[in-house]
Amino acid sequence: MKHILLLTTGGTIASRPTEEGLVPGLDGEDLARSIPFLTDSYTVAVRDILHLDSSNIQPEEWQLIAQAVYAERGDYDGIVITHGTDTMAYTASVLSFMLRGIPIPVVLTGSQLPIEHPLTDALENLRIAFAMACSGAPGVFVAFDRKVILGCRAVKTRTRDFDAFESVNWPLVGSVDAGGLHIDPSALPPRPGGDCVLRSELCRDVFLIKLTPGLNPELFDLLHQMHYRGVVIEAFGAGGLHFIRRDLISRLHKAAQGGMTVVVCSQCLYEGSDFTLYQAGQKALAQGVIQGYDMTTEAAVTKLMWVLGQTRDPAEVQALFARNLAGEVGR
Ligand code: ASN
Repeated sequence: MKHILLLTTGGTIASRPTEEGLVPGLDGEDLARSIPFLTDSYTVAVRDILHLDSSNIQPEEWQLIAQAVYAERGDYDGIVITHGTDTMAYTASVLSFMLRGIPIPVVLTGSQLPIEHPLTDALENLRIAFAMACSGAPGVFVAFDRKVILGCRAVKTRTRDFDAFESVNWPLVGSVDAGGLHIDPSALPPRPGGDCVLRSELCRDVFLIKLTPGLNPELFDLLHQMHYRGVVIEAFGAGGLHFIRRDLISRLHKAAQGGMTVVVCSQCLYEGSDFTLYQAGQKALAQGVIQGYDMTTEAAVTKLMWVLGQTRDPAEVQALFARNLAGEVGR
């Protein structure tokens, strides 16, 4: 039998109703007891690391989760992490960078309804997460609603439907039918050579701007005063920012001179950006901004936090951000 570690962090899957709404209250043993098939089919060890709604999972918790996975990686065939769905895509993305080259499957899952609810989706999600954890395919993944998604390509796109996650600009890693779990090897993350080294240092001073027509460029001055070191801009369409009347583009130059790294991507969910296409994009590129291409916002934000946590040298930041580290960019 495969040896799987179940790490729990809270989320709806482990929640119970209270007077203040759903609150994570169940621990890993409770989860494991609700799903006898797990203990019949796998040797399962349980470790509770957090009991949080994922709205409260922040960079400090990402580091804790990464450290736990790294410490246990040699003792198990795979690790399943139960986690709230709301920020699961951020956690999955950042773990992909922190644990680059992890030699086993690390699979995040959760549910839209608590595991104790009669109509819960938790059992189905745990089933596929455990199947993926046994697959031998290394990397960080999200398993949900009979799909396995590369961690740095997952986006939560629905608040209620059980089909809550999509794989954005990337094929599914895995799907299930009567033949079992099918894995698409071409959708797996790149394999860096050498041993996996935990790199959990992060810069928390990264801001995300969703561009709106006429956004006041003075926002960049405020961010500078607040010591933000990185900004991700979800720009318009394939790649454009306004420069008449309110000149965002000259502010980008000022931001870069002040030591701020700016990444530009698209606020369209699908198909990515190309800032070389239009004048309004090329002008931004000329100011030294970095293109996010087809990355999800979750991947762009966490990658920038991670890259700025590794180095302060602007040339190294550019070079590291440009690399495809975990399948988050390019195709
Ligand atoms: N608020 C919950 C969480 O992210 C949502 C869920 O897990 N379905 O923890």
